[in-house]
Amino acid sequence: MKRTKSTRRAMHATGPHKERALLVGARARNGSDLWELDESLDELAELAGAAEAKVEGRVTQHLPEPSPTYLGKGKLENLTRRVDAEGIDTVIFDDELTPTQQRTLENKLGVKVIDRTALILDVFARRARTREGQLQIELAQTEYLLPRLAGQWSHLERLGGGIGTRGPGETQIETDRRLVRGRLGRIKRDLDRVRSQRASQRGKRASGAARVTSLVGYTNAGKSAVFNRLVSGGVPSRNQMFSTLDTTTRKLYLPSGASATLSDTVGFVHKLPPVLVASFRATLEELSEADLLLHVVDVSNRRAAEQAQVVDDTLEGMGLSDKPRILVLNKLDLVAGGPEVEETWGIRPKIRIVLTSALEGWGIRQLREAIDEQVSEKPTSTLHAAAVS
Ligand SMILES: Nc1nc2c(ncn2[C@@H]2O[C@H](COP(=O)(O)OP(=O)(O)OP(=O)(O)O)[C@@H](O)[C@H]2O)c(=O)[nH]1
Ligand SMILES: [Mg+2]
Repeated sequence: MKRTKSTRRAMHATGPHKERALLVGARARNGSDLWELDESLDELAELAGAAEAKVEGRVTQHLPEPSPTYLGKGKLENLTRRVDAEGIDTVIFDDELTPTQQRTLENKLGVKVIDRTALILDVFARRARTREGQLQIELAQTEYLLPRLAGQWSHLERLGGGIGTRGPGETQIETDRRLVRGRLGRIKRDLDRVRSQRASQRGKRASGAARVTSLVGYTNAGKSAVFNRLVSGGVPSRNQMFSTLDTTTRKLYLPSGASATLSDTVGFVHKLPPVLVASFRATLEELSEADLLLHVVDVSNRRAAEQAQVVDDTLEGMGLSDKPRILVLNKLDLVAGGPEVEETWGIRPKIRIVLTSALEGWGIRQLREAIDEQVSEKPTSTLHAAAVS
């Protein structure tokens, strides 16, 4: 079946071929995800678009409990027929699949199967510009690949050695793993080198400023736009997911005459793959050095509350829930009624709120004042104090 499809693809290939993709999402009824299945798939469609796939449709299912094949039997049969009838190239699943699930589904469907994690990794890889960004994403992709590589050969391994497992099969497993491990080692060494250069630059910068503030938020919330307003940072701000992967830091001048640094960095997303969090550890660690976090929310997004929750949960996972924070309710120009917006979001205890439109420049002065007040209250972080002394 595979050969027929690829032949058909090759014959129809005129100009750049966009992969024709179907999106698949399933949810167990007892699951704890706050996101509606459709909303999660809307976002998956955006990610697929960012990876230049052409989304031809979606398949969803609510299951009584998680299925080993992701979908129930009947739904999977339907999907298989649809893939064949519509000449689909790729099926994209809304959750991370286990290596075994992925292999089983690929055999069943006869086309490429990718999961949400692989898709996000692909988008990151397309966006990475700096050497560090490229190495971080390469590290994540290789870590993701390693267990899946083993999966490809596990039918041989399961036989537990002996007849039929010697020879080219076993050699291949070992060779592949050795190559991939070697590559992992090389990437890690290169990353260490790039990072130590950056750390020394950061040390120099830190010694000139008093406080560290950092923007955080869901991808596309307007962090870079706010950054550019506050510090004329010149960071690209585009209507796409994950425009920013690398951290940019600038000096921030405050009304009291105090100065701080402000950093713009990578955004968060629903079901952010752990492998990415791990490989972006150094970038994200900068957040733990911050004295103050500015959490930017796109209030015009209908999933704004869920997105803010993802950011809160991710920060909690990084042990940063107690960091002083300002909630920056951005894109106010796109919604009617500032007071109502403030009321809706004001239920969060002890968090200062500032309403902004980075596009129009509204609220930026108030934000600068709020930052000034917050950082003046707080003693300099110990890490930072060490860098200054
Ligand atoms: N209408 C409106 N659009 C805005 C506002 N702030 C940002 N945008 C737009 O929103 C899109 C995303 O802005 P970015 O600044 O790139 O968002 P980000 O949070 O840095 O996104 P990533 O780096 O991709 O995670 C861009 O098209 C901006 O022009 C705003 O206040 N109002
Ligand atoms: Mg950005």
